[in-house]
Amino acid sequence: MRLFSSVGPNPLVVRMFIAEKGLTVPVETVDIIKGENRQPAYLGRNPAGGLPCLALGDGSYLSEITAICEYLEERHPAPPLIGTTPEERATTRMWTRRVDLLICEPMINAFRFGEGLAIFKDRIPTIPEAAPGLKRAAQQRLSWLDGLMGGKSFLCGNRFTLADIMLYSFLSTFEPMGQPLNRDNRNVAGWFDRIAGRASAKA
Ligand SMILES: N[C@@H](CCC(=O)N[C@@H](CS)C(=O)NCC(=O)O)C(=O)O
Repeated sequence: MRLFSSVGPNPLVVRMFIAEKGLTVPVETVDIIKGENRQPAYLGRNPAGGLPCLALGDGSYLSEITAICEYLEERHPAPPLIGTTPEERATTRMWTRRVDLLICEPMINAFRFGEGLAIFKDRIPTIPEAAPGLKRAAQQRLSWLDGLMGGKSFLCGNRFTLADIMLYSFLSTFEPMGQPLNRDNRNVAGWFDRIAGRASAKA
C-alpha cells in the first residue's frame, strides 16, 4: 500500500487512522496548493482530484476517507476503530456521518469559499457569500454536540473511533484558519484536548 497525502483535514483523517492501527504505510505528498492533484497523473488515480488516495498495490486506488478507513479496518481489525459488532459499527457510522455532514462539510466549504477562495475559485464551483453562514452552521452544530457530550469520553461513549478522528482532524485544521474552537463548549473542548494528546494527532 502507498498513501497519497497532502495538507488538509481529509488526509489527516487517514494518517491518524493508520497511526492508531499501528500500521506503516509509505506516504507520497502531493502539492495541492500548486494544483498537482488536478493534473492528469493524479486524476488517473482519483478522478475526483481530492486527497488522500490509497494505492492498493494491485494497480487499483481507493479514495474518499470513510471508504479508505473502512477498507483498512477490514484488513486490519485490531485495534477496532469502527467496531467489532453490528451495533458498534452502526453507531460509529452514525456519528461519523453526523459529524461529517453537520460539522466537517460546512467547515471545509466555508474555507473553500472564504480563506481558501484564491486556491479553489478556478477548480470547483464556489459560493463566496455562503462562507459566513456555513461557519455559523458548523458552530451551531458544535454547540448542539456539546450538549450531547456530557459524561462521554468519545463520540461513541467509551470507544475511540473514526468519528472522533474525523471531527478532530477538521476542528484542528481549521482552528487557526478562521474557525476557532469555541471553548464555551466545555465538553467538546475537553474532548478536543484529550484527542490532541494522542500520539496519532501528530500524524
Ligand atoms: N470527499 C473527499 C474530499 C477530499 C478533499 O477535498 N481533499 C482536499 C484536502 S483536505 C483536497 O484535495 N483539496 C484540494 C483540491 O480539491 O484541489 C474525501 O473524503 O477524501
